[in-house]
Amino acid sequence: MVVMWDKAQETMTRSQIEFLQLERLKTQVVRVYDNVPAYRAKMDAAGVKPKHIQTLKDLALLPFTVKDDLRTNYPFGLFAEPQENIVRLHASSGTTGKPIVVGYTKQDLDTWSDLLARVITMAGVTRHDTAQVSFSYGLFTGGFGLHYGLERVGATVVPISGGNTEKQLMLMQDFGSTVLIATPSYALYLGEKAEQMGIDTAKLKLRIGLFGSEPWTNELRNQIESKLHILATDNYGLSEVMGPGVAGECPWAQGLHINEDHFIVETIDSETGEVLPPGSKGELVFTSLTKEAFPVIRYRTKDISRINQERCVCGRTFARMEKVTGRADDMMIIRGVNVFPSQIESVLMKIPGIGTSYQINVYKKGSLDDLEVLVELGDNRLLDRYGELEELRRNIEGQLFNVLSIHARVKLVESQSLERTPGKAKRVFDYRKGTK
Ligand code: DLL
Repeated sequence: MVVMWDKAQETMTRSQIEFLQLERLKTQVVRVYDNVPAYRAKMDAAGVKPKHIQTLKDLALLPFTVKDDLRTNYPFGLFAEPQENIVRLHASSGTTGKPIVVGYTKQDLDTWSDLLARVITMAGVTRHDTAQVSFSYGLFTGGFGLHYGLERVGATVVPISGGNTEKQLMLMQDFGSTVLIATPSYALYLGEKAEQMGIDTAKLKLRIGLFGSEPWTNELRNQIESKLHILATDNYGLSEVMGPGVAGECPWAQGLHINEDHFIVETIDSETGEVLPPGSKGELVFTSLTKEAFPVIRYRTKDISRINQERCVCGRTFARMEKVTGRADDMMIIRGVNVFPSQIESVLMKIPGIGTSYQINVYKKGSLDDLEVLVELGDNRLLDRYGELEELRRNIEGQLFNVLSIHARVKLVESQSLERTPGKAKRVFDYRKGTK
């Protein structure tokens, strides 16, 4: 039997979903027009008034919102509620300059917990579980977001936050944690560390992992599942739209269910901004329908995916998004060829005998681009066997060439020598235009 947190909402028909979306959209557009001068100015410039939104198709009349709009209005310029109604702030650290700041009213926090309770239940977690939250707690939305959702479900929450890996493993054993919440890269690190410490992960009570917050391939998922003996589900969200809880996976893992009663998703052509029909691959654009403090209208995520509106085997009817394996700005052009980091990860995760961490460096040598991939050894004893080492290196180069169609220099490095972080992994260093 499939357990749902909110069956009535999660199994609405398409026409019920669209009816609700349109009602909520109309209200939301009036709210931002009346309360947020920056939205009003953009709508006026585009010649659109709230009364022009009569069908869902009219959404396309509204201007996009981009990260720069958030920066320009830093910190609170896009808030639709006065300070006395804001009960929480979160922020996402940009690579440069000021962070993106988002706010929540009491009602927003309530909705957020409820939507997380949906995706947590969807993954198979119940009040009988003990969940270790290894996302960091702080301005990042991951820790607090999952924490409140788990409490709503009634699970026992262990708010350990990120880092202190040995203690994580100790508590996992002592408390009998059954659920792990982390970035996929940190989950993998926990698996590696357990091996090193001689912990038999098959004997742990851990059964489900809710992972997300960074791109990861299905090959990396397989590695986590076999190292930790769990079911690993993917969870998507972004601070600007709410944080985690925008979409999550059920055990069938056929795409992530988007909470469509609270968000409208569109896919657009990143170059032209044209709206694509459902099923086409493109950039995801979200409009929040119920957020009070920080509503967003047509927010361009730069995340690339595809939307499927068919009902899932689990019975849920909300549209599903394909796993995001990269962002529009992740693509590297190397010697004229488009290369996505996820292509490299997919190749590496299938090669036996190597470690689970890797790093991609891109340099300019004279006028030529130079792609270097640092790959960790699974076992340092190989360092003494030059012949085998060289064979492994050539094998990886060959497999990368088959997928990328360009040569990548592979450098084998000692096991565990690349940096691990408890948060989002940084694996690409493009030295041609400063680091990304
Ligand atoms: O990462 C929110 C979150 C926390 C999601 C915990 C899931 C779990 P930000 O820090 O604002 O918010 O980063 C958002 O991270 O635009 C994507 O590029 C990326 N991202 C998030 N989840 C996934 C995922 C949180 N499941 C940015 N797969 C987004 C791929 C993801 N990329």
